[in-house]
Amino acid sequence: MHSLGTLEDLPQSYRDRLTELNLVPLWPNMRAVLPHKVPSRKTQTLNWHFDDLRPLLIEAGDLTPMEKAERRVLVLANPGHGLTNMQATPSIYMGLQLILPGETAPNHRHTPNAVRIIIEGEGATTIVDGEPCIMERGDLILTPSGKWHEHQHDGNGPIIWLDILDLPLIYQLEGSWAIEGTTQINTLNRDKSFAEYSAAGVVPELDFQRENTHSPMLRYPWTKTRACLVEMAEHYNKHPIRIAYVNPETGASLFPSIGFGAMMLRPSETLSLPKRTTACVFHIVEGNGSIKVDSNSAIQWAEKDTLSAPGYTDITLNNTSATKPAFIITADEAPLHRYLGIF
Ligand code: 1HN
Repeated sequence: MHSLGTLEDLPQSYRDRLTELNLVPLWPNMRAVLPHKVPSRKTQTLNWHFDDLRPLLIEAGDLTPMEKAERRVLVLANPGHGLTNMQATPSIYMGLQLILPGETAPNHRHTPNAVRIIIEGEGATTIVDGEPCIMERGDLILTPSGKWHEHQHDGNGPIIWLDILDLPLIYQLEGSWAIEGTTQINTLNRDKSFAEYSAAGVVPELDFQRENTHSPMLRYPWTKTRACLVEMAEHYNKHPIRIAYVNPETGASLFPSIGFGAMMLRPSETLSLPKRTTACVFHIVEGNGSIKVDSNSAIQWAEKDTLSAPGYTDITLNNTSATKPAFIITADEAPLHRYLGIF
């Protein structure tokens, strides 16, 4: 590739006339938007250590009452994207949310899709379109685009969870908005979607067509996911132990934007992930280990930590415990890359 003309190569008077008409020459910027072979990536490899974060989140509980926060969240902002842009990756937002005993987070619905992964505490419920989903450690709970949702916490001690949304994507598309509603508490259904899809390969007989932009199953209990990974490990000696969270009706990803998965690293296992185009995030449900991205130095992780890594990289995960398995939930932009034909 030969080098192209720069802005400075052009007479100032010509540049001024372009600017006046809201025009820019492509050639000085061409290489920046179309780099050779590998895209430029702003996503930095990063670990938000839970032990660092937790005290600050608890402090937010003292500093900011629920009425002043609506959602009491510390956003895991990847500095590569600029802290105020609230991006963990190009299209993934992540934040840690705190609700104290007796508190509620008011009902609303919005265009971005959201998932919660429960980190600490019990006794909280998130109500999604009338369906109360109990929140237990490691559970993955969906609030798909357009669904009413509110949270309540009747347990003891704080509840903390990780929110993962496609907010940066929807915001960039100028499609991000919300409306507030009244509480659903008096019009509750049961935790029925989980019951309907609780046996793999068996789905409810319906006399209507489900909308298929998101999974109809709203709660994916960690106990079931973990048991599946452990059982798979009993059948495979060497094979990587990985599963994808899918829509049980279609086998598609939970959302059109973000894909979710889980993996188990056997004691002392080192797993090199297949090189892929998409940035991804990792949430450590159990275990201790390290991550190495390309030739950068390894970063250590522990239980409840949350990490980000850019796409087009070689990622190696290592379980540093010789006795205990590690369990990780992943999220990435693969569904979107597939749809766009760039995966
Ligand atoms: C949201 O609705 C929640 O419902 C959490 O708990 C985080 C971040 C951005 C926009 C909406 C929630 C959010 C959010």
